[in-house]
Amino acid sequence: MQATKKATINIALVGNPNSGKSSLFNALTGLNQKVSNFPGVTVDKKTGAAAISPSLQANIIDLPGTYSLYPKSADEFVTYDVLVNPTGEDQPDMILIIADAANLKRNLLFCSQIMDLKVPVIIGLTMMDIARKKGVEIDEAGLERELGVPVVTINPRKNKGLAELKKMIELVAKEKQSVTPRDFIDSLALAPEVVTEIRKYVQVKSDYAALHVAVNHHELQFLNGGQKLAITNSLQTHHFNKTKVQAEEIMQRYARIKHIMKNTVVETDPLQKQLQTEKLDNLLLHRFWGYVILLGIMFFMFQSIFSLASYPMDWIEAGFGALSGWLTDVLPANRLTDILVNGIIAGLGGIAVFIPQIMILFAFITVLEDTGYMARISFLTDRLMRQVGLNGKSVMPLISGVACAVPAIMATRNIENRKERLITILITPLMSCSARLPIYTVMIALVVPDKPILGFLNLQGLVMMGLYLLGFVMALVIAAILKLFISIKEKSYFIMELPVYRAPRWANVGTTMVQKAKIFVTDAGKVIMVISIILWFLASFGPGNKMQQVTTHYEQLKTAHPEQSEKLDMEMQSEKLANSYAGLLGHSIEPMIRPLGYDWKIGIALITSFAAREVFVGTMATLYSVGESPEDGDATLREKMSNATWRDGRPVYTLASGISLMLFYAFAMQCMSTLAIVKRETKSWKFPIIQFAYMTALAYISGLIAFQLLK
Ligand SMILES: Nc1nc2c(ncn2[C@@H]2O[C@H](COP(=O)(O)OP(=O)(O)OP(=O)(O)O)[C@@H](O)[C@H]2O)c(=O)[nH]1
Ligand SMILES: [Mg+2]
Repeated sequence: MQATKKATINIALVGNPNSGKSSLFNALTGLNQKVSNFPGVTVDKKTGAAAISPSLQANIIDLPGTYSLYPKSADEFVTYDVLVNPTGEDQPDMILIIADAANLKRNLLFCSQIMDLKVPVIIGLTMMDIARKKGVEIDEAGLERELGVPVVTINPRKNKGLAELKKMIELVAKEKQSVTPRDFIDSLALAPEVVTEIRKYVQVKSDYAALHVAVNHHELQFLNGGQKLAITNSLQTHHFNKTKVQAEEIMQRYARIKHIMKNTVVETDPLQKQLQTEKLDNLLLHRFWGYVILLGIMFFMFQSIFSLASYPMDWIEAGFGALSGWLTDVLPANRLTDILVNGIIAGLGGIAVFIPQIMILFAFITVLEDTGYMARISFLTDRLMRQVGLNGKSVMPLISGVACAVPAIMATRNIENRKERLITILITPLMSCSARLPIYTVMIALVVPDKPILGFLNLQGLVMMGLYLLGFVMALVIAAILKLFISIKEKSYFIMELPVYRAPRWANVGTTMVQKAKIFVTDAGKVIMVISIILWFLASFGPGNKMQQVTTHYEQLKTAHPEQSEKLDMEMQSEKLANSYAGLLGHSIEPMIRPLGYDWKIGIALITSFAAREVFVGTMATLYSVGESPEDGDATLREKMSNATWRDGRPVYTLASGISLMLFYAFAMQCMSTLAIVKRETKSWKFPIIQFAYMTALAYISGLIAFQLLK
C-alpha cells in the first residue's frame, strides 16, 4: 500500500539542561535516548521521526541543554550550530523550547533569546508538578499573551499533554504565525550601525541574529572570508564592545522577564514551602555527614557488586561447565566437537559469567543519576577536584568511567574549561571499567582468600574496592601531574544546578541493565568468539612436524609404561600446547613479562586482549581448555588456573603474580574504542598517543614493582 505523502518538517528541541527534552523526544519518537536526572546528559544531537498528525510528519532533533545562546562548552556549541547555521542540514523549521517551570526566570532568558531569532517557536512548559510543590502557580494563558508565542504545559515523564502539543505543532506548521511581530528586546538599539551593516552582508532572519553574528563571527563556519573581513571592519569602525553589548542585552531581557513574572506567576505560599529536596540536602550535602554518606554509598556499591553477584555467577559457571561436559559426552570425539567445546563454548562461558556484575554496576550508576545524587557527588567533590586541576564536573565522567570509558569521555563535553576537560579525558580510562571486572574477579578468586573481616566484611570484596580506589587515586595523581604540563589558560568555574531528588524510574533502571548486558555480550561476545576460534587453531597446530614428534614420542613412552598413561597424556597435551603457534608466540614475549611474574600463557592473553581487555578471560578459558584431559572437562576456569604450574612445579598464580597482573590491567590502556573516542573528542592523534604511552608505562612499572616486592 502506498502511503499518502506527508509533509515533513524539522523540529529542534532546545532548552536548559535537565528540563526534559530527551524525555519528550522519547515520548514523541518512541526511541530510547538517554534520560537522566542530571544536567548535561545529552551531549550530541540525535534525530528521530514522529507522526504529528495524519498529514504531518516531523524530524525531531534532540539537542544538548544550553543555558543561554552564548555557548561556553562543547555540548552547547552543538546546539548553537543547529540554531544559527543557515546552511546546516538540521536547519529547524520550528523550535520547541522546553522550559522548566520550577526555574522559570532563568528558563525564560533562553526562551526570549530564541524568540528573537524569528523562527516559529512553541514553548513546552515542563515540571509544573514540581513548581506546584514549591508553591508556585503559573498562569499559562497569561504567559502566552505576554510572550506572544504558544505555551503548552506538558509532562514528558508521565506522557501528559502530548496530544495538545501535537495539535499546536500542526497549527503552527500550517500558519507559520508564531513568530512574534515585536522583538523581546530592541536588538537594533544595542548596536545600530553594526546590526544594519551585518544584515547587508549576511542573510539572517532578525536583528538579534545579526548581533550574534557580530559576537561570534570567528566561530561561525558558514561565513566566508569576505564576510568575516567585512564584519571585522564594521566592528572596528563602530567600536563594537562585545562584552558590554552582551551584558546590556541580558540586563534588558531580565528587566522584561521580571515584569512578565510579576503578571503571570503567583507564589501561593509566600514563605515558600521547604521542598523535600532541600531537607534532604541539609543532610546529604552536610560538611561532615555528607562525605560519610558518600563513602558509605560507594562502599555499599562495591560490596554488592562482589557479593550479590556471586550467586548468579556460580550458576552460570556451573551451567557452562555442565554444558561442555554434556557436549563432550554426546558428540563424537572429533575436531569439530573440540573447536565447539574448547574454543567457542569455553570463550563464551568465560565472559557470560560476568553479566550479573555488569548489570548490578549499571543498576547502581543509573539509580545514582536518576535520583539526582550524582549531581551532589559533583558538588561534594569539587574542592578535591580543583586541587588536582579538575572540576566538580569531572566527577560524573570519572564515575561513569567505572562502567565504560567511551561514554564517559563523551560526557566531558559539558566541562567548559578546555584544560580541565582535556585532563579529564586523559585520566578517565584509569578508572576501572567494567571490562576489567572479569579480570579482577578471576584473579581475586585465585589469589585472595575468601575470609570474613570484622564479621561482616569480606576480604575479597575489600581487595576489589581497593582496586577501584587505586584507579581513582592514580587518576587524581596523574591529573595533578598533567596540570603542570598543559598550558591552556582559561577561567574556570563550577556552576552546576542541583536537580530535585526524584524517585528512580525502575523501568529505566531495568532497561539499562538489560541493554548494557546485551551490548556487553554481543560486542565482547563477537570479538571473543572470533578470537577463541583463532586461538583454538593457533593452540592446536604448530610449525613443522614438531607436534607430530611430540605425539610419537609420548606414544612410545606410553607403550613402554602403560601404567602411567594418564599422567603421560597430560604431559603430552601441555607439551603440544607449548609447541603450538600460540605457545611459540607466548614464549617469544616471555622474557619481557617474566620479571612481572607472568608465564607464556598469560603472555598470549596479553597479546589477544591488546585491543580489548575483556578478551583476557575468554583467552584464558580457551587456553586452559585446549588439550585438557576429558576428566576435567567440567572443572571451572578458576580451578584449572589454580592448578597451573611453572616447569619446576611452582604455581603460576601466586599472590605476587596475581597482584602484579591486576595492577597491570588496572593501568594498561588496552582498549581501541577508548583511543578512538579520545582522538575524536580532542581532534588529534597526539592525546591518544600520550595516553597510550603513559598508561602502558605505568602498567608495566607497577606490575614489575609489585611482583618483585611480593615474590
Ligand atoms: N517531575 C517531573 N519530572 C520530569 C518532567 N519532565 C522530565 N522530568 C524528569 O527530568 C529529568 C531530566 O529529563 P531529561 O529528559 O533527561 O532532560 P534533558 O532536558 O534531556 O537534559 P539534558 O540532556 O541534560 O540537557 C528526568 O529525571 C525526567 O524523568 C516533568 O514534567 N515533571
Ligand atoms: Mg537530554
